[in-house]
Amino acid sequence: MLNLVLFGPPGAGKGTQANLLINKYNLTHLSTGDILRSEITAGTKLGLEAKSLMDAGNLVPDEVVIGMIASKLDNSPRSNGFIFDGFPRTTAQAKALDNLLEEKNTSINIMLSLKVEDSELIKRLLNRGKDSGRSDDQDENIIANRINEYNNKTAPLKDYYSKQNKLQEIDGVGSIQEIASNLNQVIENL
Ligand code: B4P
Repeated sequence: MLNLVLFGPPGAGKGTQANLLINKYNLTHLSTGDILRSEITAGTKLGLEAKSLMDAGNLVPDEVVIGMIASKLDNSPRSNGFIFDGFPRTTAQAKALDNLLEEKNTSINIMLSLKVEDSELIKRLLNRGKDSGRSDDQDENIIANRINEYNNKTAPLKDYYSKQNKLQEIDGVGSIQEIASNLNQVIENL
């Protein structure tokens, strides 16, 4: 099994690159952002709770996203492996993921961490906001809060995976194809 964590600040290109990797390696894509947005669209209780947090650029509580990932893993028993996109975002989520995978006799192979400076992130997200309709992409203050949440709660996970010798940093600036080919090279060398 090949299990990848695609990591980086909001707008780093996680979702963009995940869509290329799932096809190349025939993996199951688990994006907590996408799952939460589909809960919002479906108007579920979970979606209603998550919406106000996401609209403000805050993280959704750990127990909510961990529960979502646990049930998705249970629903894909015959997968070749998973791309975790936007998950884990806190140390509690990373520990829970390690435990969930251990129960299935597998583990994370590598964390691919995309590096992009803040000014480029803000530009990309405001640009996506013009046609995505995503309320968290429309306002520079909300984007700044998302970057802040990332720096405070999520970036420390680089240490968590580095201690397991699983951190690989990749330049997230350049053409989408260029970045994809750098990611492929790391995966081929595993
Ligand atoms: P996500 O859906 O994960 O949103 P994101 O980080 O903003 O998106 P992503 O990083 O995938 O976008 P991409 O760079 O591909 O999370 C949204 C919210 O959900 C969070 O703020 C939080 O509230 C909640 N949430 C999700 N997971 C959670 C968790 N585990 N715990 C708690 N809360 C959670 O794309 C950005 C733009 O850049 C696109 O327009 C793309 O076209 C462009 N782009 C990509 N690559 C490019 C390149 N190389 N050059 C130029 N532009 C590029």
